[in-house]
Amino acid sequence: MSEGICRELDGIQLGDKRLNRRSKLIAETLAANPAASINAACDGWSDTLATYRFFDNEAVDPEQILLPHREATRRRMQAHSVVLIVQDTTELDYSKHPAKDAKCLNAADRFGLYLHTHLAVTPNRLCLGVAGTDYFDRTPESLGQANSRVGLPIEQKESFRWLNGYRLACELAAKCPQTQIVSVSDRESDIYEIFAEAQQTEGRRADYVVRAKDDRCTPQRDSDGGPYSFLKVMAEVSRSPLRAIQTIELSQTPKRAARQAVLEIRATQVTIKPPHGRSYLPSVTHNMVLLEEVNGPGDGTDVSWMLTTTLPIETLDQIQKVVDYYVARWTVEVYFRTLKTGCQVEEIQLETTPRLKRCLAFYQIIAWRILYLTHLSRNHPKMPCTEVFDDFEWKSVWVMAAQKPIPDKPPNLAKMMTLLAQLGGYNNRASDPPPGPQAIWCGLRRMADFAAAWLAFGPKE
Ligand SMILES: [Mn+2]
Repeated sequence: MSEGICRELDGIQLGDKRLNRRSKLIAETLAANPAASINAACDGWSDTLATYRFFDNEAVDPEQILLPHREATRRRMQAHSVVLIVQDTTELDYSKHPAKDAKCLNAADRFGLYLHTHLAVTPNRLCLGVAGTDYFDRTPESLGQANSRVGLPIEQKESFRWLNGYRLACELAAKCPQTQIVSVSDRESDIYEIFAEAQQTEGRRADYVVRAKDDRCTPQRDSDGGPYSFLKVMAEVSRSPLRAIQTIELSQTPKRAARQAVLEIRATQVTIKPPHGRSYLPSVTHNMVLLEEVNGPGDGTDVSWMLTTTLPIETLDQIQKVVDYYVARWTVEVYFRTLKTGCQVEEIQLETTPRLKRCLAFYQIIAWRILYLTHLSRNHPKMPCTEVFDDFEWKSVWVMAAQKPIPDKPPNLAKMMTLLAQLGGYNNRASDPPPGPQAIWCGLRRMADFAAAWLAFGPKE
């Protein structure tokens, strides 16, 4: 584990050898104990001081800390034929102990910043790493204006981050010529500029799957309406022939009970015209996939997804892919939960925002690694656990969780992760689903203590 996390910082260039070395020590320390405060995670006072001095060092650019991980992520991407670049925003709330220079979230008394993450994920949801990060925040004066900047060029709007994310996906497409790159995002990113850029022929373009927010106009006039009335996309897709009926399992959320939903699936190509005020952009032709629940509960939780995509939709398999890729977007929600609930990054207390960003750079890599281990153990259960854990780590976990003599051969990854998750509160009954990231981060945290005890008091080999 400790060795693994440092590999993500290989080749780091902070302009000073001691800083490079320190960055690896910090990653190792925080990774071993992701949810602890910096003080508790650091070994002793001198370590703590050095860590704070590192976060304090203005010469250290938080982007530089993430750069080797981004490179490693790109290398992992090249081994896959399709990679989704999933982008999404989460708020990091520091109202309880704001930094001196903290700006606000959606209210003047809520301090913190928004984290916008670009996650590289395979279609079967293996998270390959953080491909990029943007931050933004608001000033009390700018509140309320966020949504009323209709006339501004997109570069000056908060929504610019989504277009930027699509551009990052295109850059990665150019760098990974053997891999199909698909940019995936939710309704907030339903932005015409993305669709217009995707049509450009210069350079390699990423595909996209974006959930539609607003209905849009086609260039065809509506003969029933007035002279400026155009046919709507939604009506056109709803009218298109039914392609499939599918039953899916919906899991429980705060708003809805778990249920089986029967979905009608339609898919068709549409042409849309640029929105009002952006008529300088060309019209766009792309595909739409509509999923609508039949006989839903009608309590506002009925499934109605309109997906916009450049991917083909001729066959049912192709339509299914569009849906699967969108559903894989959920990985970024799990990643944010790991970062906030698992690593408790909102509890970090640092005096300035640049310091906070340096610290967050490490936690972004750590949260990714927790997801990666979780997925790896589910999909490569037979891999020897020593590929990702040190001897003293798996042995101490074995003694504490299995309560049997240590075997000669190390357990496989699935067995090790189950033991680890059991330390984190996972019950391991036959009917339980495999352990999730929550139990695994709890287990990792306890493992750090047992492993330290093992090194101090365990058998000397
Ligand atoms: Mn979102």
